[in-house]
Amino acid sequence: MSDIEAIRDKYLEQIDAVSDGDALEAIRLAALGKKGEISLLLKTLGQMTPEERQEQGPKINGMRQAVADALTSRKEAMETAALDAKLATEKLDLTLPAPAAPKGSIHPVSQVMDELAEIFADLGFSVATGPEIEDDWHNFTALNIPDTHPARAMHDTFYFPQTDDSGMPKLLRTHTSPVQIRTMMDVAKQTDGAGEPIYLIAPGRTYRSDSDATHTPMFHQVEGLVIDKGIHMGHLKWTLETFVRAFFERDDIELRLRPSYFPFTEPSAEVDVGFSVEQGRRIIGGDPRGENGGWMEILGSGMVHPNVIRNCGLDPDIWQGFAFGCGIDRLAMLKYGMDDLRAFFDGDLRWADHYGFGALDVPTLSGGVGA
Ligand code: 2NL
Repeated sequence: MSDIEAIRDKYLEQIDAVSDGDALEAIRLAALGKKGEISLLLKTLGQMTPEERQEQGPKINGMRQAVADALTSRKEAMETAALDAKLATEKLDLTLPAPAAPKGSIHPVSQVMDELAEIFADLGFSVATGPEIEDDWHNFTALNIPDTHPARAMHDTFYFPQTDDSGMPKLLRTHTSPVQIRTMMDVAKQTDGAGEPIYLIAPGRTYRSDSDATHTPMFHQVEGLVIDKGIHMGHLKWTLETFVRAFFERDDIELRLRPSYFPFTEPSAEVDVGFSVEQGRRIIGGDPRGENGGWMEILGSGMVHPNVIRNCGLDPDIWQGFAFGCGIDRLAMLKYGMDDLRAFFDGDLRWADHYGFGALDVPTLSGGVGA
């Protein structure tokens, strides 16, 4: 056997015997590395005569190739064996339940706004929105609120330091009434003062400089406005009754209208709902005259003051209407049983998880008031 064959056989034997990757790599370096035995042997070809090289070249190269092939196939065999061993011991249980994906929830205020939109849509009302940064005129003056009214005071309303281009004070709206003012003005403009019926609700954020257990500086309000011919307080009472019964999902809710005063309505009425106690819990509905029953104020309302209709460019001798206003946060608390208003706006995810609604939950009244 030639020296070359002996070198080949030595490495083939070693390769055959080896069982881990590190040892195989050590053999590769010893044979084919930069200073490896076979690499050095190949370099000797340079010093040979052409005749010698002619004879030794193919032999040494053939031997080098045989060792390289053996290394490759041994490496592949070892990798296959390792994978087989892994597959034999590892198990993947595809029947295990997947971990729950984190998911958000609908804030009760958003849920109630959706419910309001749905209930009033069934009564023919649309939803109107407008800016939260308002001016003095749309928020107060157009609503027949006198310059001296306490609501205009700096300590009740958030004013901006700058006025607008025409010198008008800018403020955060204290109610959503300016939305109705803007709608009535748009209608007057589009109809050249002739007017047309308006049935809308305006839900949204409102701001007052107030902060305690039952008041937050930002809160949510919904106002409703009807403008049509021959509208009277009977329409107002029926609409509110229908709304309250649909919202609280009971037919036995009584309403009580008490005379009141707002600058923008005349006459004005505060609206109480009857409550009773069932199984130790106070609930809206039932007999307010029974034991532990009573009345709870939830709304303000009235017939739109003729001055307001006139301020918007419509003729109060032709167009009459009613309006009402109500706190959405309070409605949510009454319906869904939260007792601290401040928690609404703390951003605590545990609260949101507990009181929030699923994104695919349809508002409870998907059947609507007409169903
Ligand atoms: C309350 C009282 C009320 C209105 C809001 C209104 C709006 C226009 C014209 C006339 Cl544009 N009225 N809104 C009317 C009566 C009462 O809210 O206690 N809100 C929490």
